[in-house]
Amino acid sequence: MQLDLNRYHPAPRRPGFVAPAGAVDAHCHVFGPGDVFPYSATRKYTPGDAPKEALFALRDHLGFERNVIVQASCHGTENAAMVDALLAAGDRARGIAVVPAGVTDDALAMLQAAGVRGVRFNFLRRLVDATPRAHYERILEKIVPLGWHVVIYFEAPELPELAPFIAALPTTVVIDHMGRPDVDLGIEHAQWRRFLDLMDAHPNIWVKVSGAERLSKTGSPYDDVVPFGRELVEHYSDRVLWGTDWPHPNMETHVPDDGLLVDFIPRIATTAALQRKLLVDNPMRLYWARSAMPDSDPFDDIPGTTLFDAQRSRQGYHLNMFCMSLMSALNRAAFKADERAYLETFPMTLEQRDAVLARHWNRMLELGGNIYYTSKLGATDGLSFQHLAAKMTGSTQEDYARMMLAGGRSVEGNRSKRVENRG
Ligand code: 0GY
Repeated sequence: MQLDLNRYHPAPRRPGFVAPAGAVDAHCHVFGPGDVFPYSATRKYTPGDAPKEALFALRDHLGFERNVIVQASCHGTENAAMVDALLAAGDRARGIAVVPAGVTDDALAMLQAAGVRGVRFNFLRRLVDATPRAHYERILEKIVPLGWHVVIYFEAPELPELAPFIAALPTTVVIDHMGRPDVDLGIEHAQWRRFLDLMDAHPNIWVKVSGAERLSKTGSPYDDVVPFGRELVEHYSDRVLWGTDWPHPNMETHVPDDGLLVDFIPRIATTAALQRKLLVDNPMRLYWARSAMPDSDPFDDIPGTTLFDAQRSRQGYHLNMFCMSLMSALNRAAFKADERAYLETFPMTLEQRDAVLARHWNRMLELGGNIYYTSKLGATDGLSFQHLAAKMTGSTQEDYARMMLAGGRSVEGNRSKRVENRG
């Protein structure tokens, strides 16, 4: 039977590999349907419709529990089809959006509420036009405070040029389809080693071991991709994700059978422990973590502990950026010359400004400040980290140093009441 390359496989086989309970397909898309969710006017391809109902049926057929739905280029920055699928899936799906540089806080809040946890930057010229770096910087300013991450799609030959940009990203980064190596070159080739070097140097970079059907030159069952996937799963077992890439847009050679793709998993994740990390633990940590939810502060009753979670990071963004600005001598001089005037240049709340002016260190943390940033203000005042911690705990620098040298703060009387009550 000749299958239509522009449509997903009409009857994928049931995989032989049984995914662990709670498995996540962390890379898939929904397309349209075009009469409800029109494709972008600037799209580079027009896919066959691949609606949410078909995605959910595939999820169940493959024995998976959850999806991460990635906004595809054919829908541009109009995320409506993806959001509609997220809302229909309830807690069983999360999303990755593509947003314009001018995206508003309200639009981001709506995406967050629907289940979006990151944005995608696509560098494939056949999918999107070249985009100035300033565009990405503007988006980063808005999404990093939300605790969102960045998904990046590029092909291996572009890595040397992109690496400094990727290395500087101030959040978790997820690279699509193993960084799209040329598998004919093999895993000893400089192209692949360069990618691994990037992974080694930056523990915040994750990778999807997906896309075997795109990378393979030999075709199903994708033997030539196995060494690449296996190396990633074995070396970076805590930061790998897997996805079907359904409905497989722009395939030129064949229409992938998603059942066969699931059967590829145990060839690259060869033990039950690795499979569990790849399919359950890692995606759950990244996409379903409690800290990504508003109003979570499970440790709020530990004396002297202020949890720095996604919500506080958002609240304290400008306060922390003010602190970081003090890394420059010129800025320190400007601040010292007129503290109030300097603080006016950051859109902080009045409470945050007052806390800075009063050097109310604990209050700064309650208002979203983070000690790693506020310590820059301390250093500007000539205070070491130890002096600062002493002030924050109501002791002297000498007593604080003694306490730390004696093993640190005792846990007695300092446990969470909820944990204590559990016995
Ligand atoms: C993928 C891969 C492709 C397409 C897109 O955004 C997209 O249109 O991601 C591709 O053509 O390689 O991840 O689906």
